[in-house]
Amino acid sequence: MSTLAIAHEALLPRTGLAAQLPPPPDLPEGDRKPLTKKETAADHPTWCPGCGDFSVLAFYYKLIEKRKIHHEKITTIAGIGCSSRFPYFVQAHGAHYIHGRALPFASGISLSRPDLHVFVFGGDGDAFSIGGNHFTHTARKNIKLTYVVMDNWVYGLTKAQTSPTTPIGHKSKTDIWGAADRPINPMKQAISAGATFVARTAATNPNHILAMMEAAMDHDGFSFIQCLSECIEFFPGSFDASIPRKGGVFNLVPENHDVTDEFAAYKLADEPFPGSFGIFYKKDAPTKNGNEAKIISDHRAKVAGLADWQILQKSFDRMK
Ligand SMILES: Cc1ncc(C[n+]2csc(CCOP(=O)(O)OP(=O)(O)O)c2C)c(N)n1
Ligand code: SF4
Ligand SMILES: [Mg+2]
Repeated sequence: MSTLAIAHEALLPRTGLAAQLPPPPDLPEGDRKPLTKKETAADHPTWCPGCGDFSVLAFYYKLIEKRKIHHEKITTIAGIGCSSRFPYFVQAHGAHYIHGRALPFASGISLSRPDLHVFVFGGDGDAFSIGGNHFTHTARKNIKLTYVVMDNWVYGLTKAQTSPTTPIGHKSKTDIWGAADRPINPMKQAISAGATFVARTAATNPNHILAMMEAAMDHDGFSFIQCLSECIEFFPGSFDASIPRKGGVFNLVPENHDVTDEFAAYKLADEPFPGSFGIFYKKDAPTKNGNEAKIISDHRAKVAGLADWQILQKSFDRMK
C-alpha cells in the first residue's frame, strides 16, 4: 500500500472528527469566512496546567483563522509525546501517528496533495531520538511541509527521561546523577541536514510563534521551527534565561543577519543559551514535490494516448 493510501485510511478513522465536519460550502474561496477558534478547537487539551504547548496550540488556531485555512485543508500530523497530542485538539484532518514516524507519514500527504500545507508537531524525543533519521532525510529531500518541534529538553509523556536536547548535568529518571552526554543542537542539525528554512521561537512569545509559523508556511520547501516549550512538570524553569519577566532576555535575530548565509546561520546556532530567536536560514532550492511532479508529467507525456494496460505491458516488456 502506498504511503498516500495508508495516510488516507488512517486520517479519518483515527480522529473520528473529519466525519463530523461540514462539507465545504459552494462559495468562492475568498468569500468564505475564516474559521473561529470555536470552529477549530476539538477536544479540551489534556496537558498539565501551565505547559508551554498550550500557547503553541492557541497560535496554530490563530494562524488557521488569519490565513483563512478551512477545515478540509487543515492537515495536522504528529508522532507520540505530550506535544504530539496536538492533532486531537484540532477539529480537522490529522493523525497522531507512530512515535518518531510523523515526518514520513506527512511526506506522503505533502507529495500527493499539493493543494494542502501540511503541519507536523512533535517533541524533542520524537524528532531527534527515535525520529532523528527521518528528520535528516525529510530535510535533505526538501519536502514541502512545516515541522514545529516543541522542545522541552525532556521526555514529558513518559515522565522525565533524558532526551537528546537535555543539557549536561540535568538529573532525570534515566540519568539519576545528571545527564552525561552532550545534547544535540537542533538548529545546527537542521541546517547541516539541508533544511531550507530554519527558525527558532519560544512558547512564551506568542506573537513571535505566529510570525514564524506564517513565514514557514509561505516557504516552498521543508521548514523547521524549534519552539522552546517548557515542561512545567518535569523541567520547570528550563527556559527562564529566555523569558524577560523572569529576568531573562529574548533577543531577536539581528536585523542585518543575512538569512541566505549558511555560515552566519551556524554562528547564530552556536550562541550560548538563550541565543537568538527568529529566522536563522532560508534558501530557495528545488523541492522533492517539484521534482516528482516533473518526473510524473514527463512520464505521462511519453505514454500519452496509451491505455493503462498498455503502459503496464510496456513495463513488463522492459523487465524481460
Ligand atoms: C516505538 C515507541 N518507543 C517508545 C515509546 C514511548 N514514548 C512515548 S512518548 C516518548 C518520548 C516523548 O518525548 P518527546 O518527544 O520529547 O515529547 P514530550 O512528551 O516531551 O512532548 C517515548 C519514549 C513509544 N510510544 N513508542
Ligand atoms: S508532562 Fe510536561 S510536556 Fe507533558 S503536558 Fe505536562 S507539562 Fe506539558
Ligand atoms: Mg520533550
